[in-house]
Amino acid sequence: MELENILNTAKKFLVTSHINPDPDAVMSVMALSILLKQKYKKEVFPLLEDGVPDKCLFLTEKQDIQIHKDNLLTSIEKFNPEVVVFVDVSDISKCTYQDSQAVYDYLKKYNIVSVVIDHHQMNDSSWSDIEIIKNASSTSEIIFDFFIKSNDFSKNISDLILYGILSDTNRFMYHTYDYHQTFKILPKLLDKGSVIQELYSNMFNITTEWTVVLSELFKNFQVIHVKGAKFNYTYISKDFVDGYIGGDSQNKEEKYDAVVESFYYFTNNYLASISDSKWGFSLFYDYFKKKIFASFRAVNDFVDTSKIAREFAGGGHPSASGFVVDEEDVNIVLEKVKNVIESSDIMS
Ligand SMILES: [Mn+2]
Repeated sequence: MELENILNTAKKFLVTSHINPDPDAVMSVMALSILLKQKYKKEVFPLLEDGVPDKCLFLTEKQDIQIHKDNLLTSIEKFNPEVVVFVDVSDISKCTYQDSQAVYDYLKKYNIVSVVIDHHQMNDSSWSDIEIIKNASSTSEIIFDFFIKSNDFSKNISDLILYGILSDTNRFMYHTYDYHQTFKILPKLLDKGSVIQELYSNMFNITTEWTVVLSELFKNFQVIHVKGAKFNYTYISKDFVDGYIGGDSQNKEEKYDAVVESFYYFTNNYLASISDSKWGFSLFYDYFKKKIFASFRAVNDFVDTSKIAREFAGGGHPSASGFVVDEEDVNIVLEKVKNVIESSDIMS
């Protein structure tokens, strides 16, 4: 089965992505839905179980179509699509908080075609009918490549696609993908009037709350030596989080978001870049989940950090990985990670 055939025959498409959606997921759902509706005259139901995160609203709210926030299975039952397109995700269980097997069974029972469009390798493709998997910067880029053949696309589509690419590459900092294609389409997007700085400034809304957390991460930053390894380390402890979020019951959610988002902002932009060690890890205690989240980052992939993450049942790529543990004390996690580094061959 080919996607082209489906586009010629089917009329009703439900487009969805993973829970806890990042900008590439949101932009892929939005851009594909608009293209299916406007270019192909399809009936479209864009859906994200979690809805659209705040940092994407400036682009999604002004569209003719809106992304629904509802349960996946319920939406499929109600909308009754002929095709469900899963974008930026290759595992059906990542698309719903409820029973993904029930979704799968429903798709099979009613002969609904499932299409996967993603830039991550698929571990199990047995559940889908059509797969478009490419080593691209982002799913947004794959959608642009597949659906836009000439210059007949709007500034609007251009902004959505560029925002997806900027987010997944962190402004082209990461390039472990086929960047030839990315840099080939980039001038087409810029020629439409899309502005990188304008889009990127919406990705991180650095509030005064953030500066409190960022200060803590800079304050706790240190370079650690273990045998031949030298790496960066910093953390947000339970004590800090309890004092910062717990002390003031007024805006707990806002402060919690500030901790999580500024933690990842620091991790993505500074963790591996400070000092000459070129890699490291950072920890934060999650106030609501009562667990410690760990993130590794490495400049390039001279060290495979995912090997360490996997020792703690986590995962990821060589240059960016992570894990979660049932711990409260960041020092315990630090010691455990040190032990793994000491006994492994990740530096070789
Ligand atoms: Mn993506």
